[in-house]
This record gives sequence, structure tokens and C-alpha cells, in this order.
Amino acid sequence: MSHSAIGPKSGFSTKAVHAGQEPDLATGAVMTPIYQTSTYAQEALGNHKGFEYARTHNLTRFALERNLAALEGGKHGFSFGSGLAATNALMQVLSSGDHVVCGNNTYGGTYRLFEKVWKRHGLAFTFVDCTDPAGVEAAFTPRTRLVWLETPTNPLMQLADIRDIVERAHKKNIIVVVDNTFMTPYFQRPLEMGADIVMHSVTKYLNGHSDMVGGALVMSDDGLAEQIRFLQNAAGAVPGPMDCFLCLRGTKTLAVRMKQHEASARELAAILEKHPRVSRVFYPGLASHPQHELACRQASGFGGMISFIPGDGSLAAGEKVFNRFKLFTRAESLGGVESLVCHPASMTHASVPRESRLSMGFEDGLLRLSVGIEDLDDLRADVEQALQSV
Ligand code: P1T
Repeated sequence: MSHSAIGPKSGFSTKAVHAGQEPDLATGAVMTPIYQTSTYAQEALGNHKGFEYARTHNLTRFALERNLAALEGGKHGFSFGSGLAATNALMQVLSSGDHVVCGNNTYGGTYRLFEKVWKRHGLAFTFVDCTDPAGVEAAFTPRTRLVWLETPTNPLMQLADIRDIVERAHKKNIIVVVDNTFMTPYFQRPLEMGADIVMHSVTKYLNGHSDMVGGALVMSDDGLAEQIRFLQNAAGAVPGPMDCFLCLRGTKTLAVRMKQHEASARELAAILEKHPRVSRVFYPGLASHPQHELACRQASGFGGMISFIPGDGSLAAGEKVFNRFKLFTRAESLGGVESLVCHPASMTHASVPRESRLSMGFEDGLLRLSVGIEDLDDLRADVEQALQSV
């Protein structure tokens, strides 16, 4: 298999398995080697093979970056030591005085990075309800440089209309970034809808096995790519080669995993919705989701993440159900083959003020499920028995 057999017209799974990778030139190794080295020997002064130092050049990382770019339909991919490191590198493109419009429900760590770090360095942020494109536009100021969308949002599963917001932002030369962690390029490809940059926590579905932490940015614009290439090297938040290898191994099975995550999530969401001990379910695949029609229009599936409110929504009700799960592991993170249950208010979103959470319907007892690929009967039984506690 050589690079030339894989192109933009290849199918998603074919790209996932092969794009960016070819048998090792030295040995023919089919799997991309882990180039576990920090530096490269030089023949003589100024005479080297194009590889000088591993912060700048690493072939395992390059293979992952080409693979992720191909999956998102972008020209350039860059990987980082975590999702937040990728977001942080992107913020470094901006200058003091610039303004960012961001969804009011994003991963808590993204909110914390913006609010507690970048604000101190002179960036201004307006947090808005991104389900309303006109409201996003109304927040634009003459200094707005970037719109940050997470869709669906973590953990409320709200959607932003990517095409509509891109159209409004591009009229004012504002960059649109989409955190595509929950959907993955298997279900949603923001660059094809006009977004400028896709961001990922590759820790999640792209790796898929909960055994590394990483991040990525993908884009097609050469000018933006040059800035990110410079910052990736100049600020240095690169991932190690072993982690790149693990993620590359993960993306090969992305399509088959996502199909299974989604098939089981759809079943569980339907069960939760009918359950007398559940007061609300957040899953874009349910016809009752307020943006179900948009979900069908801009993505080819609904993913494997479900949030729900057990009982009366109180912390006590959430805690009881959370503590009763047996097969779902109580843990932060998501997107691995194993099912996880999370209590966002005290775990992933602890840095979001309570009033701001409550104003969005993000109640104290809300629980979030990352539906894994175990047998559905076992997952169903675990959800049923955990709910007996309220
Ligand atoms: O954890 P890290 O790889 O740095 O990625 C941060 C991040 C960015 N965007 C989204 C949508 C995310 O969900 C995350 C990380 N989220 C969790 C750890 C979590 O349990 O929600």
C-alpha cells in the first residue's frame, strides 16, 4: 500500500486505516514505527536528512497529523500533548485586545483556560448561547477575531448551526473553530461546512482506548497553518511518539467503534427517555431533542454521549445513581471502548460557576454517560439497576 492509492475520494474507513502512513522505508514495517528519539545524527555541519530535533521533526507524529487531516478533510494537521494544549496553541495566534465569542456551555477546562488564563493576558471573551446564531452574531465587536464552537456541547448536548454561524462570521473576517471531539469526523466534518479550524481532544474517540492524552488542530488555510506550525514548535506543546502511535492505532478502527457507540447510545437514550425515574434526557438522536432536525442536517449520526437528569435533579439523586453503577466505570473522560459515567458538576465542569450551570438547565444531579462497545444487554441492565436507587 502506498500513499498514491489513498486520496480525498477514498472512503472514510480506507483513509482511517491508511492515510498518512506507508510501509517504513528502511524495513517495510507495516505499522508506523515509534521514533522514540529526541535528536538525529548529522553527517557534517549543515548536512542532515531533514531531521534535526524531535520537537520539530518526528515521523510518528507526522503520520498521525496526516491521518487526522485526511479524516477531517483538511490540508494540514497538527498534534499536541493534550486537547487543552491544542486550544492553548490556537489562542497564541491572537493578540492582547482581541475578542473571542465562545459558547456558554463548553468543556469546563476550555472555559477555565479562557477565563482564568487568557483573560489575564488581555484577550476578551463573551460567552453566549450558541444554539442561537443571531445571538452569536450580536456578540461580535470590531475586535472579534474568533468564534469558538463546541457542538454538541459537553455535557448538555446543545448544537450550534455551523453553516449559519460561519456565514455570519466570515462576513466580518472572523475565524470559526469547532471542537469536534464528541462527533469525530466519522459523523461530522466542520471544514466541509466552512469552518476554518477543527480542534480535537484526541484523548477521546480518536484514540478510543483511554490510554493516552492528546490534542489536534486541523485546517486547510495555508496562512493559518503556518502560524500554527510556528507556534507548535516555538511554544513546544508536542505529543511524544508513543502517544502518537497509540492514537494512530486508534483511528484505524474509528468507523467501526463509532457505529457501535452510536447504536447502543440510541437504544439507551430511548430507554432513559421513557424511564419514570428520569426527568430529562439530552441526546441529539431523540426526536424530542430541540435541535434534532439540525443534528440530522449537519451530522451523519448522533454519537455515543448521553446526559440525563435522574429523579428530581438534586445532587442527592444524582449521587445515588452515580454510586450504584457497576459496569459503567465512574470516571472523567469519554470516548473509550469502555463505558463511563461522570458527574460533570463536580468533575469535568467543577470550574463553571453554579449559577451559570443552573441557568442553562445543567442541574446539580445531571449525569453523563460515555457509552462504550460492551454488549447492549449488559449496559441496559446496569442502567436499569442503577436507576433503582432513586
Ligand atoms: O483533556 P484534554 O485532552 O486536554 O481535552 C480537553 C477537552 C476539550 N474538548 C472537549 C469537548 C473535551 O471533552 C475535553 C476533555 N474532556 C474531558 C476530560 C471530559 O471528561 O469531558
